[in-house]
Amino acid sequence: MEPAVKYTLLKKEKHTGARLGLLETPHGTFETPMFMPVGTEASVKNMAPEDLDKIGASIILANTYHLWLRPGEDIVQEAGGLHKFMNWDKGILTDSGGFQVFSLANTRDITEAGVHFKNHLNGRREFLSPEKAIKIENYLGPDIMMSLDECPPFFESYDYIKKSVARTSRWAERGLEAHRNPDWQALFGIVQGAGFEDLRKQSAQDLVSMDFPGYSIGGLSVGESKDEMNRVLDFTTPMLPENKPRYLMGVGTADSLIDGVIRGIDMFDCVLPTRIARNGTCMTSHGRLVVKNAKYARDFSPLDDNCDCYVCRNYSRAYIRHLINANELFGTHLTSYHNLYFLLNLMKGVRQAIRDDNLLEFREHVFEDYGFNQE
Ligand code: PRF
Ligand code: ZN
Repeated sequence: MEPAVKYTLLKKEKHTGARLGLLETPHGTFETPMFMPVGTEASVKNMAPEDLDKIGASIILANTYHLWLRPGEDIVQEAGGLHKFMNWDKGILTDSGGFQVFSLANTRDITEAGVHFKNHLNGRREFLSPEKAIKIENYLGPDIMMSLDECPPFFESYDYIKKSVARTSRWAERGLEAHRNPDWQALFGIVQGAGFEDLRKQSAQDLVSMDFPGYSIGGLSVGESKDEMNRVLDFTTPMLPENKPRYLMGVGTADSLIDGVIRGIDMFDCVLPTRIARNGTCMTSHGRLVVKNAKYARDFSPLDDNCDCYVCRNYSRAYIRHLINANELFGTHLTSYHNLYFLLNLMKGVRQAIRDDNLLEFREHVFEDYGFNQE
């Protein structure tokens, strides 16, 4: 049986080994490295699918945890699946709910069977198992789905992480067993192991032996330093097969995207661009710009003089600042649009730099312009 998602490695950058690839999914073929906007509730906040299309988004994320609790995966299935429900016909990836249980639910109790927790919407007791996560994802119908994993704090003890990694491997195996649609939905395994090289190795080996069509790297960008994250990526990506996509979960600053690609990552997602947009913070080639600041009251220049997005071609800092201060919803639409464009365009530049074998120069250029200190 052909897997639902197929990765083709097109080229490796000469000096870094960064990968240019193609990801074939049931909803289109997309170039990697790529950034995936987050649409937790089956909507990328402040963005219509048509906008996402215009800025060149190829895959977006949705969350099993949220859609299971509301409106319920049965309703999404009745609608014809997530793509139809939200009117998006390119790629969709769902996270398994593991991470959200750990970050959102009030009280939780992890057992071998799964995780018990209190629903953050109504306080009711809920239970999520690896099989149940897969069943929900089968109902939701994304192109790519995640195994249920545990994402422990980065600085937990070695003994704890060791047990946690073993359990995440057993959960991955159970998820694989429970998966009903491998011909049109690709299930990825998630490598954990915090900062311990031998535990990352164990995790990667366990998952690779199960032959997933793709591998995620979890447990990073959870409070550790950038150097620490890069150190872990330096030894983790080489543990993964070359012919499968690698997805670094929850990473979305300009510098970490570039540094991740240099270490062999193909896919990223993060709420950062849309989240900071909602309080008026913009990602620009010169670093972050807080457009609400008084100093922009009479600034009629675009958010970023190096950006050619629809927002930067048509609207000024002064206008966007005014909209956000007046709580006009169009204001956060404009900042969200620009921020997502900025990251998608950055990744386009990264892909070109891989083609041209000048990724390190590209990195220097971006970092220098960026001021480097603001992310
Ligand atoms: N596991 C899952 N989702 C995630 C993470 C993880 O470790 C992270 C960590 N940055 C973000 N999203 N399932
Ligand atoms: Zn712009």
